[in-house]
Amino acid sequence: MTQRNYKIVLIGNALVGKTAIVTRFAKDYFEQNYLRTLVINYYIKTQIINNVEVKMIITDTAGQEAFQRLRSSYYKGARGAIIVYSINDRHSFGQVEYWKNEMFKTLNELPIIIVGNKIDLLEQRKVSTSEGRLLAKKLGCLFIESSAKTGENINEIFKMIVKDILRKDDLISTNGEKEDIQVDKEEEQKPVNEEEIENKQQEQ
Ligand SMILES: Nc1nc2c(ncn2[C@@H]2O[C@H](COP(=O)(O)OP(=O)(O)O)[C@@H](O)[C@H]2O)c(=O)[nH]1
Ligand SMILES: [Mg+2]
Repeated sequence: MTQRNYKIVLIGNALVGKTAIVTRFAKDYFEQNYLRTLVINYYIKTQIINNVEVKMIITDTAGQEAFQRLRSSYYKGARGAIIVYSINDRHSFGQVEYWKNEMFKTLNELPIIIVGNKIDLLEQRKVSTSEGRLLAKKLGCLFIESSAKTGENINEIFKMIVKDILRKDDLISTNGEKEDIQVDKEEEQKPVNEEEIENKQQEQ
């Protein structure tokens, strides 16, 4: 099976839920690397996506939000980026474009997904879904809303960004719609097959 290692960076204002998102997704693996006096947290998770074994190395800030000069090393080597804002914080939404531009001082064009997090806070919503979608379209990014609290769409964030990177690496053909469907089927087949085996074993 084809294997790939992809570094994916998480950026966005402080308190929007970056750490909550990545720990929800990858809590099975956690590693800290000390960089000067600040810490970059690396989370590693491997998943089979579209028939490729993808090892995601996801970096989460630890205070770099406040230290611009430390951020270029944080971005280096990234193949994809997740820019997070919080749907109850208009300021964090307004900063999304800033984060994208800053990252592009270090990196060339790369797949980006914009994530509106904290959708469980229905009553406190200040940024509508269509506003989020419109901004993503304007910036040429993917878009999704999530809740790290309930887990809603958390896996989906990583699946979408990895698929976009795979597409860029020609590991998903451009008429990928068809292939996506095939792969989704394969993913579903595995547990079904295991169930079938179990059923067969019970029958015997
Ligand atoms: N209600 C709600 N709270 C969240 C969600 N994600 C994060 N939080 C909370 O928001 C605060 C900041 O989260 P954190 O992950 O540390 O943000 P970071 O600074 O971007 O890493 C914490 O109190 C979290 O518990 C979410 O989806 N829903
Ligand atoms: Mg954090």
